[in-house]
Amino acid sequence: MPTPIEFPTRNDHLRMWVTEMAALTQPDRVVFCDGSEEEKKRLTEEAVAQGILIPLNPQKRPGCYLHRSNPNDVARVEHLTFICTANKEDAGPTNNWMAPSEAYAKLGGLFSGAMKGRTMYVVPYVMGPVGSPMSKVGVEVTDSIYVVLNMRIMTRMGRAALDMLGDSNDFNRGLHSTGDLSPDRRFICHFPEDNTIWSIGSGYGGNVLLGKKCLALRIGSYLGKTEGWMAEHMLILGVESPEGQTTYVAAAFPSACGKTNFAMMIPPERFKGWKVWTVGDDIAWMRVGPDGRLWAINPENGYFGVAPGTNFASNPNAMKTISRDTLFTNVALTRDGDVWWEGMDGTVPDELTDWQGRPWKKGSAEKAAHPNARFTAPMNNNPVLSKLANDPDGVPISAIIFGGRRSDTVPLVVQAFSWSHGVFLGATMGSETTAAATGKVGVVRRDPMAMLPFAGYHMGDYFTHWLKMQRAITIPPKIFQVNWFRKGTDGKFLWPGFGENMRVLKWVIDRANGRVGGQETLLGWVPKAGDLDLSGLDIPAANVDQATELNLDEWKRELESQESFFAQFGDRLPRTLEIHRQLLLSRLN
Ligand code: GTP
Ligand code: SPV
Ligand code: MN
Repeated sequence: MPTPIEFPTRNDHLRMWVTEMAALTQPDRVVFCDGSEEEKKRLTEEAVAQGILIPLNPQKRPGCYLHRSNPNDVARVEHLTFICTANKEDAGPTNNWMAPSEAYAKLGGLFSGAMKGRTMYVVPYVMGPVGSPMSKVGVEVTDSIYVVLNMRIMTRMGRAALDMLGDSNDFNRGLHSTGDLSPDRRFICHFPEDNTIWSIGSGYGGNVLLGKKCLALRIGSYLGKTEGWMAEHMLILGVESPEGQTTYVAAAFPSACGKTNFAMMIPPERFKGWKVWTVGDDIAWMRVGPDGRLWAINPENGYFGVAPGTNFASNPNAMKTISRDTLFTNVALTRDGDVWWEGMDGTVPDELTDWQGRPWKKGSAEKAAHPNARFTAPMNNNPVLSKLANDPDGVPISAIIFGGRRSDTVPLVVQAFSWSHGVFLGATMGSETTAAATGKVGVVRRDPMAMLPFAGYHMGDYFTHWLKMQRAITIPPKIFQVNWFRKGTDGKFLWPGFGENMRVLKWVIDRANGRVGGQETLLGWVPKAGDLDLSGLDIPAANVDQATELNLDEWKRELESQESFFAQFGDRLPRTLEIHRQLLLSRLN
């Protein structure tokens, strides 16, 4: 007999739903999470006892643990992710669709009795600062302690969420079970019309931390369209000048294309007195303020960041952020109980335990850490956390940047001629695929606004929503496109990236603040000779020339690829975007 549920809330909507989910999944017991330190300690001990977490060396990584996920479950699974709207057309050609009745029946079968012998944790959480008019409450029920402990870092979790919810029925209902981890029985289903998410068969980040990609982006983008705001796959940062003026910028780069790094960047020597402050590293919720500007909050409370490539040269602030109270997933373990991954500082250790728990020796052909190994770290650990990161009003955005991972074609930086041209630049963004999702890596695909895997409705309607927002934003941010990843004939990156991206960011904010001119090209405005500050930059001038070059043949091919991408949207593609493509084509010819 399962023990009766003890409810720490009088909210009947919540009580009824939890009762229903427990009847479906039949856990032995139901535990409401309060978010307390005592609870964290208890769950951590339990996870260690069950082998879910491995304690790291407390001298080297205090409060840190390692988790190894099932080797078949290490990234988002876009082919198993569904948008379940009543009408198939509303999900659009870029999403997988399942009818809601079919999805509830199919997953209902898998969830039935799935928590037998297990504990169901009820995790109430807030996305966004507690009490902000922009914030949303979600409740995730899960049978995974790993999920609970990650949600505790990534969201404002526990009592505060129940208090914010009060008696309201307005909360996202998330149901998760790790199931049997078989990819054949793995589904991540979104029901935007019911504000509901059902996820089964995975224990990996974006598939199971339901507040993140599922609520904050897929359901969020749908709510944004309905309610007149925007949910975007964007970092948010503030750039402070030596005079103390801070300009806020939001930037959309696809998964594993540099958001966390850009958001925590340390400006190079040349930019003495300049500071970059992090508001968010992955997601922005933006609405128009009473002043007609676009205001953004970071709905998250922590960072679920890519570990490989992170080191004290590329991202010192991330290294400091993950020095304590961090959960590591699928990284390698050193002999003295610390973590390691490809691209970490110092010499490569002779011996490690790899991400699958197997012995690993230096020189091995296999990677010691999984390429999509991640850290989950509290935002408050970040030494450059913006003092407005918890502000319920958010920050006013002066510039929006779109950036993909392109070894050719796309130049270092371009400014859009107008808002609608900027929407065109975002909508036609392409990027090489990365290890953040299962599937082939390094293939260029169109990834509009870095939202291809995250728009919770028809992509054509999403473009329309972007264009419509212009009417409400009387002081619109300027829009830019960047590419840190262009390669030379030797296959090496032409641009040094990381902190040196400050040079591009400086031009962006100068343009946004109307402080510098630009040179018109067929793609948009680019820096005039001398306006991109390259002093003290230790790379050949030819590299910069190549990184900023506009190759007309490459652009002809690019436009053909854009045309076929646009074609799939039929009459749901806003005419404005096709006109921008035609204009570019005529400029090219
Ligand atoms: P998600 O968390 O998946 O959304 O990724 P993200 O966009 O936050 O990417 P992140 O900053 O974690 O960077 C991903 C990878 O890109 C890491 O391996 C970085 O080392 C690399 N990277 C980041 N910035 C740059 C850059 O400016 N130049 C180059 N060449 N690589 C970069
Ligand atoms: C991404 O893939 O864009 C991530 C990691 O930020 S995940 O949470 O898995 O989506
Ligand atoms: Mn992301």
